Amino acid sequence: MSTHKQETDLCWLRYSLIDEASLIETYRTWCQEIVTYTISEVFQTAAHELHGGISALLGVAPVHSEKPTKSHAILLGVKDQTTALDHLLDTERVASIQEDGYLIQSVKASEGNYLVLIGGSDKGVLYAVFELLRRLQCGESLGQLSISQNPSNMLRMMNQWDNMDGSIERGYAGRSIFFEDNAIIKDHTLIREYARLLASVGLNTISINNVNVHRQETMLITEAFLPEVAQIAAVFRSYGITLFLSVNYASTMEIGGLTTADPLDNDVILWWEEKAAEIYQHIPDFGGFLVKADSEFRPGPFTYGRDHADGANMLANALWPHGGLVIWRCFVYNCLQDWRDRSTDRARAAYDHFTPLDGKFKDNVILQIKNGPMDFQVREPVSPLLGGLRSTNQILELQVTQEYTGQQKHVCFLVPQWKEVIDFDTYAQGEGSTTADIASGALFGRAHGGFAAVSNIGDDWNWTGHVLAQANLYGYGRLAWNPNLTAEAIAEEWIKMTFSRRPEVVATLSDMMLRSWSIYEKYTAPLGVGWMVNPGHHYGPNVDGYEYAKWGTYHFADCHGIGVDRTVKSGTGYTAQYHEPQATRYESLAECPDELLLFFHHVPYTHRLKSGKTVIQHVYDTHFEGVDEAAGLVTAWTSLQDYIDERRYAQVLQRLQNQAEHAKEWRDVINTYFSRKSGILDELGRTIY
Ligand code: GCW
Repeated sequence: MSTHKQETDLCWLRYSLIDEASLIETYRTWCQEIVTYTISEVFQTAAHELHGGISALLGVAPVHSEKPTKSHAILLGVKDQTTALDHLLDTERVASIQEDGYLIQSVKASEGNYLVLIGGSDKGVLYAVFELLRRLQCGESLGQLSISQNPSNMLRMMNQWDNMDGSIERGYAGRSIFFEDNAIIKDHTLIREYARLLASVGLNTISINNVNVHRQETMLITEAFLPEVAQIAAVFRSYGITLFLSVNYASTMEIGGLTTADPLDNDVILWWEEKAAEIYQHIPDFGGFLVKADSEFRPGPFTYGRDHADGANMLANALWPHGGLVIWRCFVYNCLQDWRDRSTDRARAAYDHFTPLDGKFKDNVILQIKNGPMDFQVREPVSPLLGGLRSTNQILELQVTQEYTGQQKHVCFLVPQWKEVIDFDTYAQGEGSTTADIASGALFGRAHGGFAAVSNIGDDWNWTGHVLAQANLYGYGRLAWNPNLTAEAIAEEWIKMTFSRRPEVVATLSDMMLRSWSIYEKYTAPLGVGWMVNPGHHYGPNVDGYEYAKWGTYHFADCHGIGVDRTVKSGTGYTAQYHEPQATRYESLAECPDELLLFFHHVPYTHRLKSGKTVIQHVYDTHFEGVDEAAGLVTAWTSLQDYIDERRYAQVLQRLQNQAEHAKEWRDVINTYFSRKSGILDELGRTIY
């Protein structure tokens, strides 16, 4: 476990000294003094971050005062607690700030020139501070700042899949920063640094253990561990982040001495009520439980003939008196399917399980829904369950860890993929019913909503295995705060903060990143079909790896064609889970978008795509292109050598070189498989084995 702080990369919070002379001079003028108008723990964090950030960026430490004494000052306060500042600001704008929101306003007053940062709460001030520091890092001018922001999502959550033995399920960046040898790590240095990273992009909730809750993690909610869990909660609390735990649905049996976990059993109900009270004794602001039940061999209410509303509501009742939430995952499907059975369609499962329960969940239950109906593939349609529920709180689940997208050995900037998900029009309430508005709760006026995502960090010096994978963590947080940000804007600010503001760095690197998802898609599984990976670890090509498996993950390739018929007309009927006009669009072979064709339809290899190419030629062309483009990433990166520090330059270079090699493996396996299956030659006569 590497707790050498100096050696740990600070990602986008590097705060390198600004080297443009005129810029630094203006900034120094503006940032001479920090004036604070309130005290609380998070407020102090904010003031401390501001002080540290400015000192590092400008090479001069600002002074702290209780009222302005200089020509320029930064004033920090919480709405309704800063009457001294009222005359400087527009009262309507201040009134519009919500709890986590903030206002940043540059004000020229007779007494002096001020940058006023007002938060809706102390957390809002913290977010305002990170926003101001971001502006400085991006080299923006301060004289005319007028920013008012409220987050779109109330819950902006990170899910760790960390196990207490120190391993991380689907982790590609070292070991856990929370656990080792079945214990909680006592040195909180990395946890604190992580809390900073999360808060700096506006994230406000975290679950620290894997949703697959094994024996040891089941005991996190016992006296053996709660005191130490409370210490971790305290670290996060100082950054405005609320702690959740993943719990084992069968805890009553595993650790409670009961013989059942039936949600309607009185002893079970009582056990959880007492357990909740005990947890809140240790952690008064505990967030609640994250639950994976009846999924991939995890226990759940189905065992007792109960449904998921029964299960979730029982836990929600126990947490209710304490203000806690139950976040209940919808990743429920038959993982013991027979591949010969073509009538069962895994893609249908979440919708089929949960839409009949709409309206039956308590107000403090939130259903967590993966972005796609299958499982974080490089390309999937948006889950129809997002849009299928009107009277239930929902939270969108994304995967920052790159399980199926190159495992942080390949660069794959996922923000463009997430943007397609959150901008998708579900038509749940007519045109303009985006996933973003469903997740936030805005579309159906729900009390709770937001984004959750599986983290991609571990104890590697650079946090994410691949330095460029830091951008996914950054981008996730930024989108959870504001889903309207563009992928381009997120990439640009991340590059400026993490590497350099030099135009050649920004232009080259953002081009690399913005194309990286498409490049990855080109040399891997084509046209939305997914799953052509090695079973178990999911890295590298294996076309039939999941074809005869029990997981419900098939492509049905034969000598004539490929794809899954999910139409109502002749397939599994999955397309009917969408609202019109999306249902018709996916049902129709002519209208279905090319990139999702094989997700929805089984077609001959000679089927012509909208692009004009046949399916088989598309497979060949994209695989050759993908390899060329992966090689191009290496060339692009080497052009930046002079502008990037040796350590990060070398790390990225090595990963990109490996990626370029591995892309060839993908190309050759996929092309060879389909040329042998179809017997159709590449029109351009390139080498296929
Ligand atoms: O993506 C799959 C992963 C499992 C994971 C599961 C889930 C935590 O392969 O490792 O288990 O999804 O989301 O529950």
